[in-house]
Amino acid sequence: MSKTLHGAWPALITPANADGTANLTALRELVDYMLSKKVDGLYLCGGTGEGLLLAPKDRRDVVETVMDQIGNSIPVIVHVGSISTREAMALACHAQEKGTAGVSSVMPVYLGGLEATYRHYEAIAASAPDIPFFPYLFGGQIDATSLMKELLCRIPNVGGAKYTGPNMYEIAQIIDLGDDLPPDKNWTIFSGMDEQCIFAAMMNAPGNIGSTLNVMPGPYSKMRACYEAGDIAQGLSLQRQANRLTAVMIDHGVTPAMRVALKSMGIDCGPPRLPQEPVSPEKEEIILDELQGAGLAALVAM
Ligand code: MN9
Repeated sequence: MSKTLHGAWPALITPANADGTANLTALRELVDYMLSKKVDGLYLCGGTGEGLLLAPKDRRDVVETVMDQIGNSIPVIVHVGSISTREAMALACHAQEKGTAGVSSVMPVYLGGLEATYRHYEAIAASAPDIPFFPYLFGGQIDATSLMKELLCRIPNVGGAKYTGPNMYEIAQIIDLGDDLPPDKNWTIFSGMDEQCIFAAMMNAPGNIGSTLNVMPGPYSKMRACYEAGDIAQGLSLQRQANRLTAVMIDHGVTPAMRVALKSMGIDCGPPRLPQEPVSPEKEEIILDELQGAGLAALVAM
């Protein structure tokens, strides 16, 4: 099993202008922060990046701006999932053209069912045939292991998945599918539930992609290092420390709360996009206070 793609990956926020378009200047600042924290890769335009709330032009601008800003230093996976399969195909094609390391997509948003899911994923993966495709497995009543087995038969460039869920048995089964693949086939299962990062690492997940890494990537890189060094106790302690901050974010809405945290760190990502609720200045103060009480500064500094 190759470990080409691995480690701690923020699911990058897409900073917004007042009208919801992408603020590309703030995006560059955010990317610089991530590079300074030595993250292992970036996942663009996912749920956290509000990809489905962005116009296709903004999504392309985000990819081009990030690729320019990182200058080939770290890999990037682009979430191209859209209500329209054709739109997702066009975005996948664009992502490949721009030199990204992979594309990813949620399951069909509107017309579901297994066959529709296969058709959706086959079409998207075939639009970026030279780079790996990573289904974003989240929500829904799916048997994710069977789905991934089927995709391995149908999609030559399926390269793993982003699995966002608490089921460590299931994620391990999907990771273990990699054992039966030819040695030259890359297979990377990213865990997506930040609260469970260390447990997924213990189940052999080679990387994690998540929202809270926009603010505190450090603890997750450290958790992974602890696991690899066999220091599970320290890894668990870091997870619990990070989870205190994550809990505050979940309470207030993860994306709005992260915007408050980042603003306090000098990176203004603008308002959450509609239909999310805007955060009033009074509310911002309350949130910041709670974030600080949950150890924001120490976690950011790691
Ligand atoms: O996959 C994020 N999950 C969703 C990434 O957006 C559904 C996570 O990073 C969560 O925001 C995080 C907090 O619950 O684990």
